[in-house]
Amino acid sequence: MKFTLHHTDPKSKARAGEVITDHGKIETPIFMPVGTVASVKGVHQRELKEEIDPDIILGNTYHLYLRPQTKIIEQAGGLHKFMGWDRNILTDSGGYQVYSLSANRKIKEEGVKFKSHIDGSYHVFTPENVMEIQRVIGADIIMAFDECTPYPCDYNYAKRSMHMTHRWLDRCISHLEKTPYTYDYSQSFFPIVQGSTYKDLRRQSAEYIANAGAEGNAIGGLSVGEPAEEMYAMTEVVCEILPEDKPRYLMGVGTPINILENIALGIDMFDCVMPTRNARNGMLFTAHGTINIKNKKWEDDFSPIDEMGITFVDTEYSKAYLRHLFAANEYLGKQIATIHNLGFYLWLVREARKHILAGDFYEWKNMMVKQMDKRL
Ligand code: PRF
Repeated sequence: MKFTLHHTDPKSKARAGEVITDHGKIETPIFMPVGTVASVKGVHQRELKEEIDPDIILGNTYHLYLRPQTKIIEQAGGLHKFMGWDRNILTDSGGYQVYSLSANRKIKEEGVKFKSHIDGSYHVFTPENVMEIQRVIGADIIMAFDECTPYPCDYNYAKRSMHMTHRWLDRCISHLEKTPYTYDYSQSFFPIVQGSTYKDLRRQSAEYIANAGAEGNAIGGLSVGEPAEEMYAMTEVVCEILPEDKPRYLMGVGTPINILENIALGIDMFDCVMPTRNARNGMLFTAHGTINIKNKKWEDDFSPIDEMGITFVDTEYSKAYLRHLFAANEYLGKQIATIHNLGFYLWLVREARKHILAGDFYEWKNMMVKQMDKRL
């Protein structure tokens, strides 16, 4: 993997760059649509490529391991072939899903024993087997196995957990060294900073992670219920320490405003279920604020879904039509809303990139943050 920085904003820490892997380029800052179970919910791969055009999408080790199961993905020749996606893929390690989805999980030094949310069967994730699973799934970027602490989190728990995440990182790295790539392309490994909402722990973790000398670095444990200001404070201290010449990935963030504020602090990569999940509930993100399309006020509004939107659904269909689809509980409503929201998120990060390159990112960001902070 090769990362090139093209420009850094003079008034903030925002960066525009480019990552190149064996599956092509990723222009940063980037938002990665979430395709948890080898599907970006509701969007066909061709539509995703032609309308939304992301350079990279995300998959989840936890889900794919449980269903369809790793061996099926191996038989298919890896996740790219299995799902018909020839661009970049990143897989999360399960270090978050194990805590958020499975019941009865038991965290020990060795690893995590958890109960499947699908059939109640028991499984164990260790740093070693999670690296093996990710080798076989075959994403271009694979993540360290970590513990994502909840919010709020007691200082002593956060500290102990962070040290365990660091020991797990060492185990991930030594196991990867012994495990060759499964397919004929390379994989890059990103470790994850933890440390809850404590600046001293975040600094300590960022130093440990930076020392691992990985090709890119991630920040976990944020956007778990803490106030946005606390999230930004943590991103700021961590970005001061993480190397400048490697991409920085903020996991599971966030709203359009969170994304712009974190770009300003030096983050290059994001993922979040928000554009897709909220779309399925009728919430649309736009440059002028959010819309609840189920609201009666849109019943006879025949204006386009989003006049400024980049996807065909934005101008092809009206708000009244989309509201009707939601009222009638038609699949198509969720599909259209998902295409709109993903199109908006990708437009937003591309605009951010343009403004970083043009040198007026800071002013543009402040204007957008104000403009988007509304309910229409
Ligand atoms: N760890 C991992 N994945 C994640 C997170 C984390 O802390 C988060 C936190 N917002 C989202 N996804 N492995």
